[in-house]
Amino acid sequence: MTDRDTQKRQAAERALTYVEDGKIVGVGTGSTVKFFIEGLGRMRDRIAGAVSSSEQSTALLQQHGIEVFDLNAVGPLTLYVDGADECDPQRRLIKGGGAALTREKIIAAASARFVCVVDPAKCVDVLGAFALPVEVIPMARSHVARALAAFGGQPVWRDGVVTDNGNWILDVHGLRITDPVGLEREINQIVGVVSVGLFAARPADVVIAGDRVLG
Ligand code: ABF
Repeated sequence: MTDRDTQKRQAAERALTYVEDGKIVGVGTGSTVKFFIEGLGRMRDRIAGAVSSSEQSTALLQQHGIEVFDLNAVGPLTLYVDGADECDPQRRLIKGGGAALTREKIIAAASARFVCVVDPAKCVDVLGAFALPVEVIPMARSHVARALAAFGGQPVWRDGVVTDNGNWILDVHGLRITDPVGLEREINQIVGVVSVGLFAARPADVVIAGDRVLG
């Protein structure tokens, strides 16, 4: 196992301590969350089940014998655990490298506490070195790309990727995001945008970076 994998596993194992008996847990997507799901599997008799942010995580949860529920049937939730691609000192995130950003953002919004698990390499002073994912309605791809370019970024279509919601992804390169809340709000206003991978208006409540807990 690489050092980064060890750090991801450490963060995921620490996140298990936030899981309350008898509850339904909101579960994100990605390789760090994969370690969290393995841990949930070891304690599956103590939880009531999960709400999943992607088909990928749903399959993993079911492999580990954990019942997966529709958010509409069980929300709001007490806890959501998910990874991120970048995290700044105010616990604001770039997410969406795994193309699951929209469902991740929905579950985060419906959860009282959002615990983000990352390896320390994800922690940055200013967001933007990781290209910002934006989920778009397919017919609006070019329209949204033109609008995003006006922010000074270089939008690139993630060709060949269709989200679980049947949409496309634009990844915006070259941004230095000094006002994540403002940029999230502005990108959300572009007609054709489904969601943007900035979790800033609603940042993580806790960030676990390897063996360190922030916030
Ligand atoms: C997911 O976690 C995505 O939003 C993000 O891309 C990913 C990070 O993946 P990993 O844990 O594999 O680095 O929620």
